[in-house]
Amino acid sequence: MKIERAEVIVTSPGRNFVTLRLTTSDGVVGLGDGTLNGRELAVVSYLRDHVVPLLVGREADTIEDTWQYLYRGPYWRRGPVTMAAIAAVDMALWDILGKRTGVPVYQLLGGRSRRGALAYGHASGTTVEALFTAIRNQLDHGFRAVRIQVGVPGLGKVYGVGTDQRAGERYDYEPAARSVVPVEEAWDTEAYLRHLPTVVEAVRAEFGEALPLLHDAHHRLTPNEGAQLGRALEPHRLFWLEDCTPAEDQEALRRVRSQTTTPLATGEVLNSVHDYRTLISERLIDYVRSSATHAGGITGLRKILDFAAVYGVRSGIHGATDISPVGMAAALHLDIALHNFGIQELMLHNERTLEVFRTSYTFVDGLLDPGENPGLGVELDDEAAAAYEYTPAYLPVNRLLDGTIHDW
Ligand code: KDG
Ligand code: MG
Repeated sequence: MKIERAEVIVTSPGRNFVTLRLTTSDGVVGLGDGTLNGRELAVVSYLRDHVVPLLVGREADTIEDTWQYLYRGPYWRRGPVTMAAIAAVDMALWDILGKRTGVPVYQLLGGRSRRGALAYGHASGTTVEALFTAIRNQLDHGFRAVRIQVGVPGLGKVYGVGTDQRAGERYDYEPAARSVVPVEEAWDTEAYLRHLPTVVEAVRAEFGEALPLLHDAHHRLTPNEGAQLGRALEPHRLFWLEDCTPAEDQEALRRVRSQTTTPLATGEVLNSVHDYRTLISERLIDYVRSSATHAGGITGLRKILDFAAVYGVRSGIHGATDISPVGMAAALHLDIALHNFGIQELMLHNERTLEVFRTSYTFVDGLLDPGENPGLGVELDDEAAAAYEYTPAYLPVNRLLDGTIHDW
């Protein structure tokens, strides 16, 4: 069956999402997520101007061939814009194949390997007390694993730390501010390194040894600082320390790895198996953080995770709110099917987003499940989508106290 129509839909129900909708000549519709936070329109142009004209008239069920055609064909390979555009096409084709064969995509990936996918939620606070409240809220919401981020004394707003919650409130933090230029935040690594281990210790004392705790350093440390932090956190047994050093520098994690047994995760900004060669083959990480949305879809991410499986490295798929419900569904089908699943990030989408994207995945007792609907299991409501126009929004920029632009 051939692809007859390809439409790029931009909607902004609280944040911007880029969705590709493919329709076959027999009327089957597939959706794909190509959202690239803060650079959404670059993917829109890549898709509309350079990909859509190639798709119309192609066979819908040649998924691997279409992936290779879009990856190898244009000469310019990899990069977040290209790989998000390929992801959108790839997910839509898996969605179509699932609908045409009448099965959820995970069945096409080899079937169910587990009852559900353990998810971790976000908890943050400007103070330790506020963090405790946020953790309790997430536990009450059903999470069985929690990422903890905390304010640093002497600094203002810190990325990853939302407004302090009251007891019972739902976590609703959107770090991409709606504005034509990014806001700027100040950063002090020494203050962070002094503070964080005391906070993790306090969390362990309050919530016990068994709760899986995760932390994200957002690429801000040097290899030696990463090693120091990993060692300092070792007694508190983190589930993982994420992105301690800038992810594109694969060798940086050699130093960290040789100095600490704290498990390491990286990769939400990586988009190809080649970005992981050293990280995986030298076993420098424990978890792969790429999303299906930024790493060439189900096909692209599966290539990375199959390579990881050879080295005993597991998945920890990126699931922040800038992954649309379509991208989240794609992740969940992989989570359920692949043997080397580790954990799945889940930042819950707001109600407006769930009006636009009607999902069938579930979150029960801390476990996510993609559901049994054929395909990916997500439908797009055109009318709801049209009500939310694209609005520029950016993640913050990070500067050291002397004004130097810093990694993050
Ligand atoms: O677009 C970037 C965000 O999704 C990212 O900064 C969130 O680090 C993040 C995480 O681990 O979810
Ligand atoms: Mg992260």
